[in-house]
Amino acid sequence: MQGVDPAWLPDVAFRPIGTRRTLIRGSGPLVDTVHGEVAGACERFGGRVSRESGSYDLVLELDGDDGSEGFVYERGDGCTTVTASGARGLLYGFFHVVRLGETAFLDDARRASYRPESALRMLDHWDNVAVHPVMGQVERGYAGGSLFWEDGRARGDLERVRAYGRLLAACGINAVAVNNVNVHATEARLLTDRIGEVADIAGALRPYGIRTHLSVTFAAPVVLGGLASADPLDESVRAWWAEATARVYAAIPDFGGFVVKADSEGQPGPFAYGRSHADGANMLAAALAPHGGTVHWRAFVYNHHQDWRDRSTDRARAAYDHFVPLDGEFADNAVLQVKHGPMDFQAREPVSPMIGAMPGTRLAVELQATQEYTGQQRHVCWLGPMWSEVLRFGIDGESSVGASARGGLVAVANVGDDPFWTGHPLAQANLYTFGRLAWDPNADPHHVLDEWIRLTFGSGPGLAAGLRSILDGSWRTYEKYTASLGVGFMVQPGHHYGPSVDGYEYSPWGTYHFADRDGVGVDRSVASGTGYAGQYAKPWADVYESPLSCPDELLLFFHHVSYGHMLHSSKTVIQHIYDTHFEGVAEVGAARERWASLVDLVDPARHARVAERFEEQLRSAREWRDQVNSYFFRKSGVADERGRTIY
Ligand code: GCW
Repeated sequence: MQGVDPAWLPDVAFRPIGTRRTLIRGSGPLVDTVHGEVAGACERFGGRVSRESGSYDLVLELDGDDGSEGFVYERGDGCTTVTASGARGLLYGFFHVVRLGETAFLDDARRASYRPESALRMLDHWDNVAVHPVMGQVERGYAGGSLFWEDGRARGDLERVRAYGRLLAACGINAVAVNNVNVHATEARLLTDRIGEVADIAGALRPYGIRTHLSVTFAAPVVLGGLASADPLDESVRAWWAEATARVYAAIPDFGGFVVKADSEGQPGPFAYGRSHADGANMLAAALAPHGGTVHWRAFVYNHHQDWRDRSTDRARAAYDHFVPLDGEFADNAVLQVKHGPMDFQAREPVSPMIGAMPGTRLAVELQATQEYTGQQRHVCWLGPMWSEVLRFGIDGESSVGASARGGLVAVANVGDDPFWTGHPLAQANLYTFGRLAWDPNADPHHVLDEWIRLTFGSGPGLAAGLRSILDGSWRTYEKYTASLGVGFMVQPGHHYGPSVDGYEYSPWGTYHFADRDGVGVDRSVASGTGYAGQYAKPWADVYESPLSCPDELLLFFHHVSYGHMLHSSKTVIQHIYDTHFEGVAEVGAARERWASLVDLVDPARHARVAERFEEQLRSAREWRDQVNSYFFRKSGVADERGRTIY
């Protein structure tokens, strides 16, 4: 598409297919999509595509349509074959060949099956239709306006949405929620009289196997239907939802379902009627069930009117305390969508103890690709290693988070109408990595990064090595110069960019570090703190309970310790704070230099955009370093062992 960065699907990625002869077997809309892709590649590179037998280099065959998403790949006798028994499987098999590039036509390969670990791999867009006075068009969006909505309605030209769907399919994503979970007045109406606009978007995404979902307000029967109540057990309310949902399916037959943020940060919910969250979710599940839809019910429920003087309330405990007692009560087509950590997408958090604690409930795990707390797409912060750690975390020492997410994997999207899609061009790596990890949570994120680099930038060795060195450790670098040892927040309130150590210390949001002259951190132990550590299964409950066994990187999340407390790394807490902040800034400086050295290898517009962001990242990292170091030096009075400048 003109004027839009091709991201991981530049034309050259299609050369290996486009220079060869391809046979496509099977029929249906997704087969037509694959045919269109191959035909386009052949037009550009001189190859041939046909639907009739003959002699071919590549055979793409759909033999059935059982709705499955896997495919079988093999190569022998000079021919590469992809077979699938579901149409999406063929699409994913095709992109598998694209990813392999020339290798797909050179190396023999034994028959191997590929299929996604999870059936739902979804992006949630926090997009508003109308520009919100505080949050703008995309809540926590750092990539311009919305891809879907412009001037108060769905875009007339959905070419870009189609291109987006193509990029998503190429990394394995199969579902998109098109509006913010904070559903304001205009957006509420997408469910009813404005469903046609959602249908148009769904139409643009469908050719790439992507289902459309909608965020709805729990109060819809009141605010849209004129009913007196939204009580989930009230028959007229249930009937209203059943009818509204039927109309959605009349407009969008393959509609995915609803996403709901209820009783959370001011959104309406079942608590107002004395009902449980299972009652609320099940009502929507019942409305969706006849049509095969799913309700994604978010578990982000906590008290955001806390009193900082009250040491007994702990926001980290909230989701578990609210939802675990409801295990087994949720309908089969209700999915409980839980953030990966107990707080809110900090650069470092433990895994939410809810995951694994609800065996009778389908859980989806929510990650945040949009970099709200990780540099807002002005900083390079590749989240692959963080997500991989989360997904591979063994909740009871054994079964992993990835395997427990039976309801799917979801990420809050990081894209917008920016020409580079993601504001910071290197943030595209996060989107791509999410898709690939959602497909295979056990994939090595570093391989995924290499794959992204190769597809996006080609395989020139200098460039690839440079990009790898910039991105690979960028999350840990970010962690170093921001809040230490898992304590989190310390951001400026409201927009959440840049340092403010005490920004949330006396706020109602429940996000504290409790630093005083002697020490820092939150005591969440069972023995003397909020008891949060006890929400974990063994061995983690024991590991986290004691500062002696708690991993360094989470120490201040679980414990309040003195500045002189010795870490496993053999540094004191205070020295760790100083050292990591100096190192973090130095690492950003080095990455910026490395990027500058790649100037002749990268397209000028892309190079300039990243270079400009590096200036801001370095400025901001220094600001973080100096504020955090000065703060803790002033509190503790402990000098830096190495005598560096602290203000
Ligand atoms: O952390 C908060 C964000 C809100 C967001 C909320 C959520 C959509 O700051 O902007 O609201 O999380 O996940 O619902």
